[in-house]
Amino acid sequence: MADCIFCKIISREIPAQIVYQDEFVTAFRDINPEAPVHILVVPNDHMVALDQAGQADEGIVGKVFLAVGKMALQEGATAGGYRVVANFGVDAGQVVPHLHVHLLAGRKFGWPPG
Ligand code: DGP
Repeated sequence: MADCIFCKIISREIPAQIVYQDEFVTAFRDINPEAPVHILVVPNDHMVALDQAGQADEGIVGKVFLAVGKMALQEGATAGGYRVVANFGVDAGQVVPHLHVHLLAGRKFGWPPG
C-alpha cells in the first residue's frame, strides 16, 4: 500500500532493523522500544486489523503468530517469558494501520496493561 510505513519497511524502501523475513512475514525491531526486546511481526501483504480478516487470511494470521514464536526463540526470550500484544483501533492506541504483533521481552511486565 503506497502510504504505509510498514509496507515500505517490508519492501526495504525505508530502513529498519529487520531480524527475519520470508515470503509471508517480516519481523523488525520497533523504533521506540518499550523493552530490551521489542520486535514487530507483520504480514508482508497489507492488512489492517484482525476484524477485517476473513477465512482466506487464516494462513497468514497463523504464520504471523508462528513467526512471533520463532522470534521469541531467536531472541532468547523463552526462559524469562515474553509478552505478545496487538493493538487495533483508536482506544487500543494503534498508530500504524498495518496489522502488527508486538513481541516484548527482557523485563517484567505489569498486568493489567495500561
Ligand atoms: P501500535 O501502537 O501498535 O500501532 O504500534 C506501532 C509501533 O510501530 C510503535 O511501537 C512504533 C513502531 N514504529 C512506528 N514507525 C516505525 C518505523 O518507521 N520503524 C520502526 N522500526 N518502527 C516503527
